[in-house]
Amino acid sequence: VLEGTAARAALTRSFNEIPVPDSVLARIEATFGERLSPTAVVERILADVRERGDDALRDWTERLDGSRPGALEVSAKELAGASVPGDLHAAIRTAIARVRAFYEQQPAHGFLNHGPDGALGQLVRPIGRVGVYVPGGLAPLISTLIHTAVPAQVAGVPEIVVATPPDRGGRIHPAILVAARELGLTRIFRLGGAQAIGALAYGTSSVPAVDKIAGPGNLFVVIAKRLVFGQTGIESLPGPTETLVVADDSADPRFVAADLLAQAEHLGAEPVLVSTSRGLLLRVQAELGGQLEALPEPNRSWARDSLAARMKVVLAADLDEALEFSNLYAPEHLCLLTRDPWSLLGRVQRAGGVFLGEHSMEALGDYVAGPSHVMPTGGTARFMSPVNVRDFQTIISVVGVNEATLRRIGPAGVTLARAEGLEAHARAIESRLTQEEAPPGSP
Ligand code: HSO
Ligand code: ZN
Repeated sequence: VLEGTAARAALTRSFNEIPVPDSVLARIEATFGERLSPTAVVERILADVRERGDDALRDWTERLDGSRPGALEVSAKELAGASVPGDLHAAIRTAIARVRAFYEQQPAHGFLNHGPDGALGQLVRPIGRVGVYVPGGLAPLISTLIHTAVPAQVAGVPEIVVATPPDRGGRIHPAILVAARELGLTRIFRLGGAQAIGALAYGTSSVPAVDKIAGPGNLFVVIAKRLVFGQTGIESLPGPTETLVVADDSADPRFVAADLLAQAEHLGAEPVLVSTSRGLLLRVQAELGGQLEALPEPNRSWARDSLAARMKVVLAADLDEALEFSNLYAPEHLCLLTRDPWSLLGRVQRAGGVFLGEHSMEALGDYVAGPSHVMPTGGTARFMSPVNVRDFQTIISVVGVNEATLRRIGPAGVTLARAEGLEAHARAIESRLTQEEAPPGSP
């Protein structure tokens, strides 16, 4: 149990030190025959995709995902033929409707103010082509496709392509295909990892280059997104998930434990518990043990790994200090399980999302609450936001001042240009200022 200065130190993170598990290093060594850093691996893959296109994609998919894809793109027939049980199909529709209804409220307006100055304003335009990355790995993240694609659709993006890793048999989970179909998406690629990011960034003969890549991924995906940024847009760098629960003595330890376990079953997750009550910490500890044992495999092992390797437990002097700790850590998810969670909201400064009270568990947010579950991780909530409509739009500034305004503000522009030593700028403004003033009534 950490307190005070030790807690502050443990909760301070540096994004440049993404911890690389030994299992990942071992796998790299087995695949490449040498101890390369994950960044070196990603650089190698990206360069190869850039040079050899589809051939490189097939080779890397075979080497890393275990099967050589024929067609990289899912055929229209395969997409149309995918099916899931009725209740899952209905749940997919519910999730899409809830996320869409949420983002339709996010205002993203252009404006053009016609006033005495002429017109100044901004146009809002959707990005032309977006790539959505959906992690495969241990779970088919149906909800991640929905929570990334819907904000892009609400933004008006005309073309969305999806990349998601195939299983060992080269297949994509039917529920991902059904969700894609329900969303009206038609271009799905059997591609995962750094090679998928390379394909989306550079384009190959099968995969179109996109203007922006969105969506979470494993370490290799996150590194690849950092490296291709500039070639293409990147919405954020969502990596392994984390949840920070703030609980006081009124919290039900069963719910605290359940919420920590829910995120702990994600690979590489970091569960953090901050409490003002030592008694509550003890009760949660007992609950966690029991609930963990009751989980089926393989979930129990996944959760146990997160709890054993990365869980942090913090005792705060009071709720003010608890919130200070949370703001320092900048968690992806902040869950407030306290007597009066709403009274704490004003003190939340850094988090991807905040979940208030025992009816708003984070797992609900993962699926059907409304806001996208793709939220900033690794402390990037200090400067990034959850995936949202604005990620998929650009703003174009509009300048259309009239002559009277030019005469009023132009001389200041000339003075600034000369102070910068940029004479051609000064003259471009001056050339209009020295013109005769137009007679009234002329166009
Ligand atoms: N909690 C994860 C998202 C997710 N959970 C998808 C279930 N499915 C990252 O925020
Ligand atoms: Zn989750």
